[in-house]
Amino acid sequence: KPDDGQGAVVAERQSARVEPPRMYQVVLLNDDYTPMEFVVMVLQEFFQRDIETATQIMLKIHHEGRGVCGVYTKDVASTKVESVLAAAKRSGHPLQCTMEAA
Ligand code: NFA
Repeated sequence: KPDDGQGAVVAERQSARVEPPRMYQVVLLNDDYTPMEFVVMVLQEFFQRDIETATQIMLKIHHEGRGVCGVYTKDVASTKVESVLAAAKRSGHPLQCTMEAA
């Protein structure tokens, strides 16, 4: 059977589709005022961390100035940053949260 000339196009589309998405780290920054318990709650609530892991991440941020909470696709990371900032603002805490390409 003669080649219909579409095979290469299909293969190209398939290889593009399985390209992994760029990933983004969601980072929490230390400050002098946000209670440790609030940071642990944020890590449990928004990043699905158990209490032991949440406490370890919080202490790392407290001692080193910053820490990675999780790594996500762009849309998910962006939503988590906005959710954390909204929760902090609502509670009157200055907690800062950003995302950066992993
Ligand atoms: N440094 C804050 C305190 O001593 C705790 C904290 C940890 C804040 C991690 C922000 C991030 N209360």
